[in-house]
Amino acid sequence: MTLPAQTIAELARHLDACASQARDTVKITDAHPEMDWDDAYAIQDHMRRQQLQRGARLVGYKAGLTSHAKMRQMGVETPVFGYLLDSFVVADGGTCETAELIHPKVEPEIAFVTKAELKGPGCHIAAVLAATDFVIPGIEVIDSRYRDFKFDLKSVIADNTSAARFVIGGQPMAVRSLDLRTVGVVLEKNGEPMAFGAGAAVLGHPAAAIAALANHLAARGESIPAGSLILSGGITEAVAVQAGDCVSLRVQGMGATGMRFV
Ligand code: 0L1
Ligand code: MG
Repeated sequence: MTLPAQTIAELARHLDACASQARDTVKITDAHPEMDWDDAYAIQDHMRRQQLQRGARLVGYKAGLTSHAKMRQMGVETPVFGYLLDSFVVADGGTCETAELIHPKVEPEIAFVTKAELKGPGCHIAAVLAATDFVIPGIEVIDSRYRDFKFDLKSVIADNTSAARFVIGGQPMAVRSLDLRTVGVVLEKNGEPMAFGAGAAVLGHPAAAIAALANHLAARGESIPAGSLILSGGITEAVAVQAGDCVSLRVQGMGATGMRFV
């Protein structure tokens, strides 16, 4: 760690305020170029503690930048991890308030719900599959607090990996009945297909993203509790949305979910 505790707290408050006021900012490494990976996750942790103290509930986690399409889109090479709060949830088929967001984009994902604790280090795909209660289609709404989505990896980690909203829905499926590598997805906006892909786009198998998350948390003395919901990462590049847009995600054999931006 390079940043003093007071700076970590100030940056967490700054990013938290930007998110709650739908206000953008320049990336925080501009003013703190010495910031390291531990600082970045410490800022994210501080922001999570602040939000939980205000009454939010932690519902799960997310992996981001897990597909080559996303890594190419953002010009990076490493996955990142964040958390999900109850306030991020949009009801299946429900509405998402665009005025509460800065410049939202949507990503098609496979969501995992766990039935047993997952603990690293050494967590692997088989352990994830054994601990998974079910998987279900999910659309993540990302909304970087950084102006024009211009950031580096450390800034985006501090900003809870652009997490903003998500919807899940369709058919919850047991993993044993699926090959998540070959499951196809179609993301539509206003009835037009916008992006297509298959589960293998996410680190070769979406469960690999969950294992990577468990191993990441283990290094920080944490685990994934039973009953967690985890977004395993965008299968395709993200698609920009605005008020008036309807988005839906169809996942082969798992039904569809969607939401409307108002
Ligand atoms: O969930 C994601 O893949 C987003 C990670 C953060 C980068 C971005 O805002 O696109
Ligand atoms: Mg995502």
